[in-house]
Amino acid sequence: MKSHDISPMILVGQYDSPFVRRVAIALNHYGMAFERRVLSTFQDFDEMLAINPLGKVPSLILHEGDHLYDGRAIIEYLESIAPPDRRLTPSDDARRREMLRVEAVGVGLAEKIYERGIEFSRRSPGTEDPVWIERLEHQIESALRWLEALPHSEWLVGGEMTRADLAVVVAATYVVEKLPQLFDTARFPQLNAYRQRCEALPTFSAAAYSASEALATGWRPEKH
Ligand SMILES: N[C@@H](CCC(=O)N[C@@H](CS)C(=O)NCC(=O)O)C(=O)O
Repeated sequence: MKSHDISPMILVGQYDSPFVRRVAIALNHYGMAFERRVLSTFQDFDEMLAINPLGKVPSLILHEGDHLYDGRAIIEYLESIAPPDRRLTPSDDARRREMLRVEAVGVGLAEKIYERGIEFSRRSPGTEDPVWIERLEHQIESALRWLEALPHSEWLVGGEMTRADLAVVVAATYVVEKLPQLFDTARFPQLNAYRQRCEALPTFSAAAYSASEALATGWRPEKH
């Protein structure tokens, strides 16, 4: 390698993961080039453990080879090196607090959808826990109702895209794709229209949800 060559950043994970997509969309927005390593936390577990001691995604391998993991930590770091006019964290205190609140609901919703998906797709047949599933579905419904009730203008917080938009859009698309029975579009019309509008933007569509990456690693849809 010549001294002026630098290794590309590498985002590890699949585009059915809302957490991986959130980081990819942030990178696209900042204008930071990256390559992707499509590894599965299930099928490529040993390789994943060598990258992140928890074997989870997303992980980001930086130019100099350092590994960062956890979507929130990765985005916090990227925000600190992004061009100031591309940052996704409002500088105004009240807006920043609102952004953090909405982002937390978006990320938490994605985590609950993930846990709910595991109950079907990764448990041994007959070992699913109906009480736990009911609780997860209650939390998903509650978060979706809370997000639907937000004032939906172009962006969720202030007049510009923030981290809250990334978190909420990928979570909403995740439930539509993985557990559509929990997302009745007639009950969440504002959230659905906003989600679709954002997903059509180049920063989002360049990291579109990938059903084929999910199917390739053993995920299967629930039958209703
Ligand atoms: N809030 C975390 C969630 C990450 C997460 O749960 N990732 C899932 C994949 S979608 C995972 O790695 N699961 C494997 C495991 O927990 O063992 C983030 O944003 O990084």
